[in-house]
Amino acid sequence: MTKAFPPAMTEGMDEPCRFEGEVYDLEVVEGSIPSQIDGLLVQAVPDQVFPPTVDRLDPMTIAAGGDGAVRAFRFKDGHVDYRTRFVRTERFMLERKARRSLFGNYRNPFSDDPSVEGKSRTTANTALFFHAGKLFAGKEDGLPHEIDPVTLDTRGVCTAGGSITSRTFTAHPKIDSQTGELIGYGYAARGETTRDIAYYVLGKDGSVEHEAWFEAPVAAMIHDCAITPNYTVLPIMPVTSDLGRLKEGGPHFVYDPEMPQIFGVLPRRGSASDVRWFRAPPGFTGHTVNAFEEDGRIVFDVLEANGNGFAPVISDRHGNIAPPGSVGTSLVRWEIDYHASTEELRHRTVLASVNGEGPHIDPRWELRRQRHVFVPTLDRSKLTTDKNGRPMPVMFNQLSRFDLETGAHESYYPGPAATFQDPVFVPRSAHAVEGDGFLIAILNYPLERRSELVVLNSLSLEAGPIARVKLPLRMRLGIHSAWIEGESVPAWS
Ligand code: V55
Ligand code: FE
Repeated sequence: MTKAFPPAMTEGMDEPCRFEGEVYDLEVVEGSIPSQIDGLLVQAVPDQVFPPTVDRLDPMTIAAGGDGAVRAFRFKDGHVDYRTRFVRTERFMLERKARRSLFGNYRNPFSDDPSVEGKSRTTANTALFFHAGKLFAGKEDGLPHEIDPVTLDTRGVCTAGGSITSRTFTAHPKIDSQTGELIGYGYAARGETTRDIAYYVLGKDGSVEHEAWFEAPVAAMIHDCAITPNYTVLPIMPVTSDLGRLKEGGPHFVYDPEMPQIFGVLPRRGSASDVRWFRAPPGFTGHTVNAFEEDGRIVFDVLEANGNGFAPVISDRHGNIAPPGSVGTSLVRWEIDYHASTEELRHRTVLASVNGEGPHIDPRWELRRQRHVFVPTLDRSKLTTDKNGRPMPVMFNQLSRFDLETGAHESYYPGPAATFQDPVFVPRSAHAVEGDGFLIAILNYPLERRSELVVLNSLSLEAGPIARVKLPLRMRLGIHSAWIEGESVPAWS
């Protein structure tokens, strides 16, 4: 590599790691790991291998454009082993051969080196999911890649035997554990900024059993979705894309504060003519908490930001950039009657003030009314400055549990200079009550550029970790984590 990374990418904790390898048997420095924790914690990590060469660097290129690495921790018998490996996307292989970056800004093919025209731009850097016995790494601008759950080798691009013809597929498909079906979709399915949506239901064997193509009313991000036993909800975020802007070298997305909230709703195996677009006043839909049905109505629980949820890496359409940490979130409950005579949505209830993102519930309560919601949060009253007077570089200074039955919440706060990455929830046993288990998360100490793994009892977060595991490598900020039960994946040896 003959070019250095720009300073904007090397400051602090999140400098590219560019590392592949393993640490066998990590050091448990405090407490102990309960021996019944048996499974694989995986996290998708954007980690740019080569410095970008574009003239106008889109902040999203730094935050969300990096090459996808799979970070994995295998828990078994009170021990934990670590491995990390890049996804062998077409893009990764081309750049590796060239020993420089060939792909330009976040989701902007017009900013690429001409030699890679028409090649796949996806980085598989956003989330991992497990279906039909296989592990997949996804990003919403391309198709998922299958990953070996032991070696982390890339087995190839998932097209379900050629059946998935969409150019894109969400990183957040949903799985119905009752039927084994996977419900997924791609937006911009016929190319960047198109309004085409390709919708798929995969059977428990991984084959495509249902497909529908339809158009969204606007070209905008549909990052996450929700399913109930009978319906699918596709929330369109107020973050729009435009082909002309891409050609001019502008950012892929801008935030449109005036855009109404739009929710596409269709029966699970519905066709294009079954899709209804429900509308509500402007709002910024974030990640899905859960959805279920009650009295024939869809109940959709979701995090909602009270402004630009992508600040500061996406600006609004007037060019304004909200400062980091200035936008809060709430846990919002929508009630949607698919058969209603009007497409105007009125039933919105705020269940909790959250100020966090990346919600998790006990997976055994998916598709039915859940009580507990776990989220990394930011308590602004605890924000301090470092010894040079600069704001402490923390994103989520707590790990929190919201009890929707009592309205109570509790948090673990590890101190002023620590920030959480996306945790996983692990049920204590198959028969434990809802929410009883463990939260496992990477905890970063940005001033020391150091990371550890913490294990907490999920129903007593305030008590602090029951185990702390030293990580002898820096864990740059990853995106979503997922937990795969040990019965589904081989042990490591
Ligand atoms: C997100 C992350 C992405 C992306 C779009 O967290 C949205 C939201 C890591 O990439 O491409
Ligand atoms: Fe996400």
